[in-house]
Amino acid sequence: MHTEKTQSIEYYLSLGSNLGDRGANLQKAVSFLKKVGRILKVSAIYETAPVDMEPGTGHFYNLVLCAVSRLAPLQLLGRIKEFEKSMGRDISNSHKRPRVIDIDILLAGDLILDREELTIPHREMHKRAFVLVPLKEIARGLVHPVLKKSVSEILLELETCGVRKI
Ligand code: PH2
Ligand code: MG
Ligand code: MG
Repeated sequence: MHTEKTQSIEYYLSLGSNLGDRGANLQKAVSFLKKVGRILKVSAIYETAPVDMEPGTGHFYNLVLCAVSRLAPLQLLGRIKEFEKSMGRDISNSHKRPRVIDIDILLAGDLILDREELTIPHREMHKRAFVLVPLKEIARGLVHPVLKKSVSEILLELETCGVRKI
C-alpha cells in the first residue's frame, strides 16, 4: 500500500499578551506549542506599545518563535484557538481588546494561503515592529514569500521606538 509521507512545515509564530501575568502567559503558550511541534528558536521577550487597540490598553509582552510541525496550517490554527480559549480568551469579544494570549501564524515555510479563516503570510506582519524586531533576532535573513524582502529590509522602513527588549 502506498502511504503519503506527512511533510513537516517550518512555522514562524507571534505570541502576545497584555492582560494578567504577561510573562507567565507567554511561558504557558510556549509550553503548549512544544506539544504541537518542535521548537527550534525563541526570541527574547519584548515589551511593546499597543498598536491599533482601544485607547488605554496596556503594553504587551511579545515574542516570536520558530517551530516545525506536522500539522497543516488549519489544523494548527484549530489547536491554537482551543488553547487561547483554555487560557480564558473570549474570542467573540476580543477585537482591539486586551488579551491574555494571542498566538498568530506569521509564516508557514514558503506557503501562501488566502482563506477566510487564515491568511499566510499574516496580513499585518510587515507593518508591525512588535513582530519584526523579535523576528529579526531569530531570522534576520528570512524572506517574506510575497514581498520578496528580508525581515531586515522590511524593518528599515518601520519605526521601532515602541519595542523594547526586556
Ligand atoms: N496585537 C494586536 C494588535 N496590537 N500591539 C502590540 N504591541 N502587540 C500585539 O501583540 C498586538 C498589538 C492584534 O492581535
Ligand atoms: Mg494578533
Ligand atoms: Mg490572533
